[in-house]
Amino acid sequence: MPIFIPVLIAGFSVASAAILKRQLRKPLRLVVLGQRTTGKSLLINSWQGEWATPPATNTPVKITPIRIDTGEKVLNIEKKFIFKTFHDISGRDEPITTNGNELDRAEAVLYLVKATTLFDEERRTAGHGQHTEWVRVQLDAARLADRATAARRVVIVVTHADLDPRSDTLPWERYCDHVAKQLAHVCAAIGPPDKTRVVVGSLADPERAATLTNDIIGSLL
Ligand SMILES: Nc1nc2c(ncn2[C@@H]2O[C@H](COP(=O)(O)OP(=O)(O)OP(=O)(O)O)[C@@H](O)[C@H]2O)c(=O)[nH]1
Ligand SMILES: [Mg+2]
Repeated sequence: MPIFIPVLIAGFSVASAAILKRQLRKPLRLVVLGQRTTGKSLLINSWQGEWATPPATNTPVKITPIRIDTGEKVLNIEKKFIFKTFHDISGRDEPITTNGNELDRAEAVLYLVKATTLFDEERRTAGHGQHTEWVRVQLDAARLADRATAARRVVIVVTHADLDPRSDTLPWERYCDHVAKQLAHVCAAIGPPDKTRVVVGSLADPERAATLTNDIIGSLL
């Protein structure tokens, strides 16, 4: 499941971003993780300008270098990501325990979680055990704490918000706060507050995928 993405970020346009510019000019080693069907392939394909329902990833898919222009929404920075060769790998396996030192060397990690997993957990009644997906999220948090020690940022990327009924009933910002609060102990298990971020969104269509990508980039700054 992990996707190893050395990222080169360039093209900043504001002086206030000078420090960030210096920090981010260097290629960034990024690993993307998440259970099956959390949206890893769809997200990565969208970065390549592709939009189609991806098949489940069984064997790792090698992605050739790609470049993304994501607009100027974050800090008025024009963001151009150059992704060098990396892999899109299945979420079926236990990625964190099986993938060599990629995670140990990662400078940033994206960990995808479905909003529906959080909804199911909230709805769970006393006496019922935690769902497998939610158990795995917490296990993975502990593994990230152990393994992603070089990462200066671990971003929990909540996908499938479009399928979470709470996103229909709460104003968007309150919904995002609510989801972030649900994940607070997961973040705390991963690392200190300056290391972890939560972004919430959807990959239901290219527009929402672009918005989520933009928020992801913002969370890496
Ligand atoms: N509605 C909705 N569908 C999504 C979203 N994200 C992903 N999907 C769908 O969920 C399915 C699984 O997405 P993938 O990108 O293949 O998931 P993956 O994490 O790569 O899964 P594996 O390769 O099995 O590890 C696809 O049908 C996607 O179109 C989302 O935010 N909203
Ligand atoms: Mg996949």
